[in-house]
Amino acid sequence: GKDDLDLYHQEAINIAKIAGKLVRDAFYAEKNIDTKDHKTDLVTETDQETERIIKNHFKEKFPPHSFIGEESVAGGEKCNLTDNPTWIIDPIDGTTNFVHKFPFSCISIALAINKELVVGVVYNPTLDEMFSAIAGCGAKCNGKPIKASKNATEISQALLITEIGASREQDRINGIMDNLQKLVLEPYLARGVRALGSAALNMCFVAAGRADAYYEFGIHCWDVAAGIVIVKEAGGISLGAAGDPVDIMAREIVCAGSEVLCKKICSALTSIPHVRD
Ligand code: LIP
Repeated sequence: GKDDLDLYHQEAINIAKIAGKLVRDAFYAEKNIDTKDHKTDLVTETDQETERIIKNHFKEKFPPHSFIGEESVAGGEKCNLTDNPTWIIDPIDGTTNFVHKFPFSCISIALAINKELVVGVVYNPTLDEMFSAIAGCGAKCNGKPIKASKNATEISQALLITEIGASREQDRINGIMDNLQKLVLEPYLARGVRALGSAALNMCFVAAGRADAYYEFGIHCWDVAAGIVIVKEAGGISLGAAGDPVDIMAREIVCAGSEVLCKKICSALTSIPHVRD
């Protein structure tokens, strides 16, 4: 019920603040950097420590709940979404930014129940912005309601956000560059394209009306789960690249302040295949 969702949301905010302090304290300190599948996919001790703290918090508060966490999956755990209440966690979304002291990283926490995303919390500790939403109750930034922009109905009126991502296979990069080129040239003529380095925060920027749309191929469920709730509750929409309902395991997302713009971007894009989460 609604009271349960309020409690889950509050606990997600509580632990995001605690995790945020850890990330903020580590931000300007010396870091031990490791890589994952790709040389360009970074991880630090802070990512792992932060995930541990968040998981332990929920394990203690809500023992029957399940988890999908970026670093647990990197450590060999299954990325399996069931009907059981499941916390989907990215302890630091924007790890490369964190490593380089570019102040655009966040803790991203979502809760799915019966595979429906019902709570989303995204906290940028360096800029102290807490984005959050409960399904059906609107989205907020630092406690104030936010609304996605409906101003752009054409790509030519839109400020877009996208990312290159971590894997650098030639075919994949060609696909990314072809899409980008198409969107910035006539007839689409996007007003601008930003690549800020955190999928979750990119989505919150769309939710807050600071950009009109964001799309990316190659993202993982933990990058976008919380953002999907926040964008939706801010009046925006998230879709798959073919304009189909968004599937968090499908490794692709297009979100926008309005459905018309979202669908126009989907139509313009050529899909880039990725192995599902
Ligand atoms: C990163 C994303 C970024 C995307 C990368 C990566 P991480 O998450 O948020 O926007 O381009 O592919 O997934 O690894 O820093 O949590």
